[in-house]
Amino acid sequence: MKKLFGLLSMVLLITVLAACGGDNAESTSGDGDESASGDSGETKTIKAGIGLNSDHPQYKGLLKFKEIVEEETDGAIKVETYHSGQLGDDRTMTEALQLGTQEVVIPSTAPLANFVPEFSVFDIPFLFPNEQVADEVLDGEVGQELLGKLEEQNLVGLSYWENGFRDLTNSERAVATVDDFDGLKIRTMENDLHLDAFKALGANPTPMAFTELFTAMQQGTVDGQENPYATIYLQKFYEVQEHVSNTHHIYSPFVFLMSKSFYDGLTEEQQKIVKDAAVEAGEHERKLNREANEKYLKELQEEGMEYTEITDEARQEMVDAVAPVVEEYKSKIGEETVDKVYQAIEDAQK
Ligand code: TK8
Repeated sequence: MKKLFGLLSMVLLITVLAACGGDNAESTSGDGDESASGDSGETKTIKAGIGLNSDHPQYKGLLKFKEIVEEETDGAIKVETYHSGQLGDDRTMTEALQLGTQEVVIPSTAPLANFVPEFSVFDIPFLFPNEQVADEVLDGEVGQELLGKLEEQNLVGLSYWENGFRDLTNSERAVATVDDFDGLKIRTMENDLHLDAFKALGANPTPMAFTELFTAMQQGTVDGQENPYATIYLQKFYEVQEHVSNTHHIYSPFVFLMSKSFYDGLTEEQQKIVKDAAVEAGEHERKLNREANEKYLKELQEEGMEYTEITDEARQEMVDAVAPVVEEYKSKIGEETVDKVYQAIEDAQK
């Protein structure tokens, strides 16, 4: 026993000495360091996860965020990046942020509506006429107000990125009109408004996490799905899907989310750095994504997909078919939010 005590105190002594030595070493080399690393000098690590793969602009944007943050904090904040749902799907990663076991995720707004119902306003089909209007609304007052609502959920919304306008693919038939949706087994995001909108179009929708989608299409559990061209192409959905139509039924934003407990633990200067980086990297991501969405419809056809164009009349029929669902959801989303967003869209087009 005595021996053991001796050993223990020895270990203790060594540890204390080592710690002191370490401190000294740090204070000499880190002296006068007024940078964003904060006074403690400890390195903080951001584990950042996304659902899309490393070819997607979403990942390129995340790498940009990493580059800016690591540079501007002189390495005091490190960013580890994970793509392809390696850390989970949008919902489970968002929950990990709430628990404080993950620091960043960039989910679609649709699953986020399960945390803050007002986000479902962006799930109203045919809401935004184009990306420029979407930018103005999201980066404007009402968009920022919505980000603020995330705080009650222990989340901090730093900026909007984008997936873009969603288009339908399936392995059954060319879809040109509402009638063509009849009975199609469509995977939707985990969002009630999406589910009900696709039911109203006559489809047979199933909500599912993005991480399970490819296999579900491959095995025929679902006939189709909807995502922007860049996502369809870069995730290689053309390998398991035959038809694509430019339904453009929803504009899908992403939200750059940070865990609130992590954000609160940053110095004010670091908070500003991560916020600005999320905005700047988001601008980069939107630009790359728009280029990608323009370019990949052609490539999808080259990969053998059959493209069907939706006429204006056919699209209007779709708008009419989902109108009752939109009416029903206004109160669930919150009338005030819906009105503000409609108003902001109008203002952006003046
Ligand atoms: C990726 C998702 C995806 C979304 C979906 O995590 O689930 O279909 O479009 O991009 O956010």
